[in-house]
Amino acid sequence: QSLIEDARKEREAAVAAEAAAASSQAGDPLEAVAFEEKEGKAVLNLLFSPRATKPSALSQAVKVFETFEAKIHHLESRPAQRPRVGGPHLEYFVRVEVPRGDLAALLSGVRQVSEDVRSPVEHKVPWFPRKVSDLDKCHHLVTKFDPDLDLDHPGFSDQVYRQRRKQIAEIAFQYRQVLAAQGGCGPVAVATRFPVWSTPLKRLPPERTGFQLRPVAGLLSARDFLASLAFRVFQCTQYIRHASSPMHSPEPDCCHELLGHVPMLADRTFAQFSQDIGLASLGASDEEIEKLSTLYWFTVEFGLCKQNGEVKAYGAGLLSSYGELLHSLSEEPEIRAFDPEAAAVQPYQDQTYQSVYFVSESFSDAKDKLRSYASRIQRPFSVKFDPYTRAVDVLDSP
Ligand code: HBI
Ligand code: NLE
Ligand code: FE
Repeated sequence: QSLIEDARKEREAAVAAEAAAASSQAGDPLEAVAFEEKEGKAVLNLLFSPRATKPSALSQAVKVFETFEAKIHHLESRPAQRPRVGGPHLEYFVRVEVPRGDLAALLSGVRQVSEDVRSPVEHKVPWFPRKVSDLDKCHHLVTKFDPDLDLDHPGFSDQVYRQRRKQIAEIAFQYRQVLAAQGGCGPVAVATRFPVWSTPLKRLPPERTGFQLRPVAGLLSARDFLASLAFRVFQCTQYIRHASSPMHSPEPDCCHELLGHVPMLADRTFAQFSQDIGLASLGASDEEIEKLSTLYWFTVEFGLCKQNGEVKAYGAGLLSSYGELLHSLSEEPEIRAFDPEAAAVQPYQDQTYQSVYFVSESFSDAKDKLRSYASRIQRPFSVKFDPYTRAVDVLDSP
């Protein structure tokens, strides 16, 4: 609960900071600039272009800083980001410290000799894992289907079930990537005490693709779940659905993982495709994550595709739910041709059977379309996976 709370606070702070940075240039001299304040001093980063193009233009601006006895921590010239025809080709970046009381006057002074005075926009990129051991921090659970918290959960009134779920969850919480690296399964071996999953973890990952399974306590945030795929790690639940509802479970369980996901991850092109989706998600905005996970939902989880002229189910959520499998291939739901742009924003519900499914021309058509959608996601950097170190190299885009 507190992890989810922390993640939410972190994201809210990032959004607030971005809004402050983006506020307009007009009126109040302080409005367009962000600054840190401590012990009566203001410290700020500024970008400005001297109004005159002659070489003395910079010294005019520097004089303004001198007048206010501002301490210049750093000053550098850069190619202007918004060059004006006939205007200066360079702009200046300065980090400066000034008494808080003088800040407004200093900014007015700089504006008199310069144009386009602003705070550099910092690209707020959400934190993302850089190496496989960082996945130990990708543990933000969504508690909506927790048997302890959700009154509608089929196991809600079964104390024995809830107790067992707690023990299994504890094993997942204690799991660390380094234990997997040592080759021993550490806490995972403890899981074999339960009648759930008696094969040691390291034997289960598809040997054909190097995809690794890692135990997880329940439904993860879409961001953490997708990020793991970038490292060819599939976060895999270990508990089994409640016996009172074998045909459908709203949350993933080991039947869903083993019948639905694991066989697909043994396919080389599907494994590559899953990793590509994961890489596209790293550092993406909340909006992009939402779209990407909706697409994931309508393909990897609930996708239909044609094969030899017949409509077949390939989505893991269909393969693991006999009830929904029959429903999806019946006359009841609406079936639409798969289009990633449309599927990415299609509302869905995760309590019961879907009312809409997308059918692609073939399994590989779905993969190609989804991959091409993911490659169009814009970020101020690009990522490359290094399979030797199992780390991502992050390259700044110019
Ligand atoms: N968490 N543990 C787990 N297993 C999943 O299959 C899963 C998840 N979180 C989100 C999710 N799947 C998808 O529905 C997409 O939102 C990515
Ligand atoms: N509804 C699926 C099942 O019963 O197996 C699980 C879906 C998990 C997203
Ligand atoms: Fe799933």
